[in-house]
Amino acid sequence: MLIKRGPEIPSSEVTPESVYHGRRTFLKKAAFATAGLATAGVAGPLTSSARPQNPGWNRPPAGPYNTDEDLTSFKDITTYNNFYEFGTDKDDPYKNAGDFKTRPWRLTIEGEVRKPAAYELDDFLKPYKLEDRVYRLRCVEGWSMIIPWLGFPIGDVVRKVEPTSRARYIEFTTLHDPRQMPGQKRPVLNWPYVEGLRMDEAMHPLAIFVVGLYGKELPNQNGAPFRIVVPWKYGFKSCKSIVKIRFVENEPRTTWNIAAPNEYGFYSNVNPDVDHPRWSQKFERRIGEFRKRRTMMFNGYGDQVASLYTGMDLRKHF
Ligand SMILES: Nc1nc2c(c(=O)[nH]1)N[C@H]1C(S)=C(S)[C@@H](COP(=O)(O)O)O[C@H]1N2
Ligand SMILES: [Mo]
Repeated sequence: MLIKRGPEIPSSEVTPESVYHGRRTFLKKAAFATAGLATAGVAGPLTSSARPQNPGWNRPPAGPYNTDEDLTSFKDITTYNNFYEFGTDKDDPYKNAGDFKTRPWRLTIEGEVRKPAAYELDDFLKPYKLEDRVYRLRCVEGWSMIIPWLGFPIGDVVRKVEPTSRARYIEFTTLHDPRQMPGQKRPVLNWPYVEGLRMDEAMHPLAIFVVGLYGKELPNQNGAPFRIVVPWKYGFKSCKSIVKIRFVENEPRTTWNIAAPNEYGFYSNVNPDVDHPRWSQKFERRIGEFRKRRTMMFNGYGDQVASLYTGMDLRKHF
């Protein structure tokens, strides 16, 4: 078993007054509560720039989802990114996303749901329990990281908004604001960035909404203020800086699939047996290591997710 799940925050810790007073208080409290750490000695301002000095993150709480592999450093996680809205080099998001405004942040939920709504993000987040989980983030380019995300299951939201019987997929859309996201001034991709999941994939407890990492609020370059992480799929499925969640009947057209349909399919499950047309997907480099590792089917989460694809030809549905 590769991954384990952290304990839930006791509801006594999640009082509206103390937790939702302000977003910094809110994230700090959630992070420390889920890490199971005494607040004394580790409390400090929750800023994206501060380097984590918290050894507790290397010892995630026991449970069925967390890996005990060494965490990738905060520095690597926040300076080696793909976020084309801020440039196509790996350090562009770190260099160019610093002034990105993540509040106020309007989030809409629409399409085939009984309870469509538009929210201010902080209001939207109030009812959801925050849990910290350690996931391996996979990227199609052949690197991997172990990142202690702070997030909660997409399914928690889906159940609340009550999809209709026609809802078979969920589409996630990134903010479109070329004044703030200089990469959107050029037709590098079909803006805004769109990704999608089949409903049962989205309902899997490993498919999460993320608001933080390493016990801090999400750095802009990692998709602040609100993104998804789908750890058994290649990195590009994990859409950043989401403003719209739309429930739809038909498989959504997704950004990388539009850009290069023969290279990037809708499913994009990590699969060492299916080469990308321009490179092998058999090996990966764990950031911080020199020797390559063998890539695992479903990024090592096969026990958890393989049953979602029973009977499907994963060479055809790549
Ligand atoms: N909006 C948006 N989301 C995005 C991307 C992007 O360019 N724009 N890049 C994707 C790719 S290719 C990867 S590998 C992951 C990287 O996430 P990370 O920088 O937090 O590691 O974000 C994904 N989500
Ligand atoms: Mo990626």
